[in-house]
Amino acid sequence: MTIRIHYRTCPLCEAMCGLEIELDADRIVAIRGDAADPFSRGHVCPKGVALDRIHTDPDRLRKPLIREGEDWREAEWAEALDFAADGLRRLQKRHGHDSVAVYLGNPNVHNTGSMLMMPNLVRALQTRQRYSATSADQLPHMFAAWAMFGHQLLMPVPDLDRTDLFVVFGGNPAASNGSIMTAPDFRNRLRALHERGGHSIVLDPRRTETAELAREFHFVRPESDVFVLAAIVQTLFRNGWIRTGRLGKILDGTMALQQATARFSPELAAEQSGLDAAWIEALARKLFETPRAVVYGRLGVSTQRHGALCQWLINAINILTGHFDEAGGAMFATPAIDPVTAPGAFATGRGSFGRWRSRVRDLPEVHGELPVAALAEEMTVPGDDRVRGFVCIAGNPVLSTPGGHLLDAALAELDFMVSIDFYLNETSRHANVILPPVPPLERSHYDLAFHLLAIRNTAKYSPAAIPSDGLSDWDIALELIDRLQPRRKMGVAQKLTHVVLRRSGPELLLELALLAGPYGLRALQRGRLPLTLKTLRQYPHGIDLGPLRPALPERLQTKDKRIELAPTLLLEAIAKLEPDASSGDPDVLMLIGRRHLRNNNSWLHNIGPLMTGRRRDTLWMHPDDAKRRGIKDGDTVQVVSDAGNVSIAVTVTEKVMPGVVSLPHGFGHDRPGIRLSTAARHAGASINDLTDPNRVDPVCGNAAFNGTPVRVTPV
Ligand SMILES: Nc1nc2c(c(=O)[nH]1)N[C@H]1C(S)=C(S)[C@@H](COP(=O)(O)OP(=O)(O)OC[C@H]3O[C@@H](n4cnc5c(=O)[nH]c(N)nc54)[C@H](O)[C@@H]3O)O[C@H]1N2
Ligand SMILES: Nc1nc2c(c(=O)[nH]1)N[C@H]1C(S)=C(S)[C@@H](COP(=O)(O)OP(=O)(O)OC[C@H]3O[C@@H](n4cnc5c(=O)[nH]c(N)nc54)[C@H](O)[C@@H]3O)O[C@H]1N2
Ligand code: SF4
Ligand SMILES: [Mo]
Repeated sequence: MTIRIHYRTCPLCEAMCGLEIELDADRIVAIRGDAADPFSRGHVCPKGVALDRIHTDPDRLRKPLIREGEDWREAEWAEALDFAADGLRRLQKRHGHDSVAVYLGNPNVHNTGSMLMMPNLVRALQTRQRYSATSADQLPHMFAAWAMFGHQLLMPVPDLDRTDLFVVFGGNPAASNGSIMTAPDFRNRLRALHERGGHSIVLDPRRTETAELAREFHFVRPESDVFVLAAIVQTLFRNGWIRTGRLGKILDGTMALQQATARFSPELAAEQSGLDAAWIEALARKLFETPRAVVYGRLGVSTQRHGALCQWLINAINILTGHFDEAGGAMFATPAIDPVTAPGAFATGRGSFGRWRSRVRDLPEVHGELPVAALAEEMTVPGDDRVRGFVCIAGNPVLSTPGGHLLDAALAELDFMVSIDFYLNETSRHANVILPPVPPLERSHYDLAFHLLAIRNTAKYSPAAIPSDGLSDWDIALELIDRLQPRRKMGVAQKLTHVVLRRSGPELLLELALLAGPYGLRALQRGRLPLTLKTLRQYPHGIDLGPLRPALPERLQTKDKRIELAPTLLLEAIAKLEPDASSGDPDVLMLIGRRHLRNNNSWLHNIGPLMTGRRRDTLWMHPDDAKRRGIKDGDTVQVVSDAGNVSIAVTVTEKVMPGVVSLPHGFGHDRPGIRLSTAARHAGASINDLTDPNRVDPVCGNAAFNGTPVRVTPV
């Protein structure tokens, strides 16, 4: 037996935990947390430990599949790639480029080669029908970043390790391991905060795992946060609790912000949210008086109708109270490869708004994409210019987007569909051809996304753990681009990426990007050696580059290097904001989601060891609401919304607030034709058969999952 140890970054969630993998030849013997990783310090969760099970899962596709009627046939790569490209080209020739839509799912951002190459594949398709999981997730954060700081990726993160007051609106890092806050080992970091005398507050419609750890917890009605946040801003102005410090000189729009929030009193916020007015005022004061404090808001205040307003106001509160770009407040990371400032393939555009609009609902493009809530109707509503073909890359929108059942039906009617995915699941079952990339352990990894959102600057590269003769996502993208787009039609940067990647894989590109980055050739000016890929290879546990550093105004990407506190689109939206009158009807409940440590969106339910233990796909309901309807714990109920209905078992629990019910997303594996034997035994119901594609954030079009009105009856 020749045991070797391999170190790598776990690519499953945003925490970037270091893994220590024990291999016997190419067989995985054990996976543990890497105690020598300077960032994650040995932390690991059950998903990371089960990473080998993706590798060994007999249901995982190893070869391309081509549909033949109701059946599938395994095909060689050359045939499958030709078939995919021919099908797309034929459709686009006949009906125009916009007849093909493309969707990028969440795992793309956890995949180095996909980050580099999928934008080029999207470009090669030349379609304006571009969608991604972004508009079912963090688009409001990106919108606020673009509007205030001049770049969609300038999303501030809470400096968790140095703050003394951590206020969380709608995030559950104890289960999700953090989001737009890469903070591996969140629990111990929160414990350390408490041990240094700090305080933590969670506001959520559910008493979450994070709420249990926090010093203080308050129920808040879904979609009411905007009133609370606006009341905090109003209170700060009213009392003169403003401390903008050195940023004062670069702030625009302070007066406009003050005027826009003037009508949002703590009393109104209390009535809307269920919080106490005096408590809201006291929170504003505490934020002003605590030297190191930060407000952090995540999915709960993003995937709702007021997502963009919430993210804007959260940034504004941190700025007004002197907790922005300062230790212990909201800060910007300085990653070794920086997509905000990097050249070529690594660069992400600043962002854009309204350059084109969706065909049916006239929703504006944001940052080059249309809202995924509009995808199904773009396919089904008749018209010469409707979408007839689809490319789905590492996504499962049938389970993950609002009104997923409507998209399910729409996909069944398409002329042609390509999936790049290693599972035959609820979405890829509609494809004409499935192109399966290698699984995570067979590819190299440098995290291009989450170093940017991390609470500490670190860098780490991992080679592939297991050699592979399969195709990576970037190989597949290259092959399709070669078949779809003549080289002469590529831009310079695109052509360069293409040629370099084909010759030498992502590594040479990573090397160039590191040299161009803040720790690269610029280090020479400080008398230091540049950080190169060679250095990273010498430090397989990763390199610590220190705590977050103040970065303003230099890092701002606004033209005048100033912060816009009152962007026009957000001022217009807050002027239209009206109190929610629907709160009275006791028959209507507000639906929210729920994440569990052992789930990862829709796609790890086929991994046996993650599916043991108590059922976790039930509808949680408060005892008062259950009693009123004659529902007992374990009963099966019918849940009906404006968009659809499901039946599911109930868990009666005081952990959700009265008037609210909670169902996790990512279930609904009872659809015919999938090849997920374990997941099918834990089918559950899909929350997105209830969520309504017509409910979107009117500012940026993000899906508004939270607070979907539903009625629940026993069956
Ligand atoms: N109601 C409700 N809906 C939600 C949410 C919610 O909280 N509530 N959360 C939303 C959020 S935050 C997100 S990010 C989205 C996620 O939405 P999606 O990204 O659409 O869904 P996933 O379940 O992540 O599906 C990932 C797919 O990629 C495949 N895959 C995994 N790794 C790779 C890889 O390396 N390469 C390729 N090619 N394929 C791969 C998997 O097999 C799976 O099919 O869901 C959103 N939907
Ligand atoms: N184990 C696990 N980890 C994951 C994932 C997973 O599926 N499983 N998914 C990953 C992905 S893609 C993402 S984007 C992140 C998400 O990371 P988080 O944002 O931390 O995830 P959630 O658990 O969805 O937290 C959202 C919280 O908002 C609450 N909420 C709902 N509506 C409202 C509201 O109107 N107001 C307020 N204040 N709160 C509300 C919910 O009850 C929930 O507790 O997690 C990532 N990590
Ligand atoms: S917390 Fe996230 S990154 Fe860490 S082991 Fe679990 S899935 Fe992987
Ligand atoms: Mo997400």
